Amino acid sequence: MKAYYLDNEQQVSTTDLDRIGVLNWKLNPEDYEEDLKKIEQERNYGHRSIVNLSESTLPNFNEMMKKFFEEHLHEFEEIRFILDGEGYFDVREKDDKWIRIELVKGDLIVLPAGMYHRFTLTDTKYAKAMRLFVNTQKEPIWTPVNRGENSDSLECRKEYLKTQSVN
Ligand code: KMT
Ligand code: NI
Repeated sequence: MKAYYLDNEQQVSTTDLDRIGVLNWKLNPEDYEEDLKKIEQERNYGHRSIVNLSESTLPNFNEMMKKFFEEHLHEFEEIRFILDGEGYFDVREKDDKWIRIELVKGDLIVLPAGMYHRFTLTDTKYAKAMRLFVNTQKEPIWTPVNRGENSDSLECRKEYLKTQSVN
């Protein structure tokens, strides 16, 4: 998984990503069941669903892409496993620098709750991804909270910043 600062393209290592709470694994996209089950058990993930992001498979493609690219956070982890195609997650460090993370087939990424981020496709405009969700909720809550007046006062944001204050 390649990552770099958007402003100067300086590389960001997976250890650095770990430090800001972004977890990642590389699984075999053709044979992942055993490894994925292990991660699900360890991290208490339940729900699985597949999204196919392309102009021909998503009726409201442009609208969805616009939405994904607005800076937002969630109250729960965002867990995505890229089964095919590719995409970028941009995540904000606590000092608000953008880090771009390039995801390709086989990449499994976890963004912590309360971290600001956005998603976009690459020039190929295609990604097929599995969405996973923590088992603490009956139903997955995908709702984004766009960055704005209220997002900074959310409990999940405060909790995330606490994890970053020791670095
Ligand atoms: C999101 O919430 O930003 C997404 O689901 C992105 C598309 S899945 C790789
Ligand atoms: Ni999101």
